Amino acid sequence: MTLTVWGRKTSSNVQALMWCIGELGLDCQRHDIGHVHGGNDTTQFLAMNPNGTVPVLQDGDCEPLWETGAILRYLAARYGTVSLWPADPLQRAQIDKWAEWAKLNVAMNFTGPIFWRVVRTAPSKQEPTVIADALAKLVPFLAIAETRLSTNTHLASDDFTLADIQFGHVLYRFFDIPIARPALPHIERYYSELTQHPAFVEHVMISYESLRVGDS
Ligand SMILES: N[C@@H](CCC(=O)N[C@@H](CS)C(=O)NCC(=O)O)C(=O)O
Repeated sequence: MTLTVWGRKTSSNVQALMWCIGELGLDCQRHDIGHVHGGNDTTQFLAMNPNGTVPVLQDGDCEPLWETGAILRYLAARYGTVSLWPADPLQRAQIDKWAEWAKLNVAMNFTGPIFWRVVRTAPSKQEPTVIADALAKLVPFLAIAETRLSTNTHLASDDFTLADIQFGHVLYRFFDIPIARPALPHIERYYSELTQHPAFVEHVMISYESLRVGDS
């Protein structure tokens, strides 16, 4: 088995994938593709992923996979433990419910509308009210996670599951950038525990300075 990943390490989706690969203890070869590295508009890359986005994963010589959620599910089903991704369809769906929820509501409402505005937009063009509005949209979803984590150690259950990768991979940036965060003590406890995972530290808690846009 040879896993190959195409995608720059500063991509949040690549970070989720690499964190999962690290949790599973799998070897992989990663190629820096996208953003300043380019390479995602070549004929060769578009033949693997017509969207021109990262990450792309190939396991051996299989047809390349794209869409991070699909890739994570594949890896968890093929190489994961029962607690990460149970075989029972209903147990699995209970975890998938939270994984989908986290991707659609937390990651999508954070990465583009907030992280990009704060880091990937020149300060003079940031429009603080737009950031405040985006945060106001995100907070009700975080409140759902906050309530959930007041009774569960992890998002979907008391075990670490795939849902934690889909939710947790945005938390480093969420807690690191200068925004008016509300108090979220249960998410903070949970985040602090994620920082004890070596694969989280290696693949998620990394500098995003190469993405920063300044005023020229
Ligand atoms: N729905 C896709 C979205 C992929 C996506 O938008 N990836 C971003 C990075 S997070 C990308 O490729 N951006 C272009 C680039 O890096 O050049 C997924 O979940 O994999």
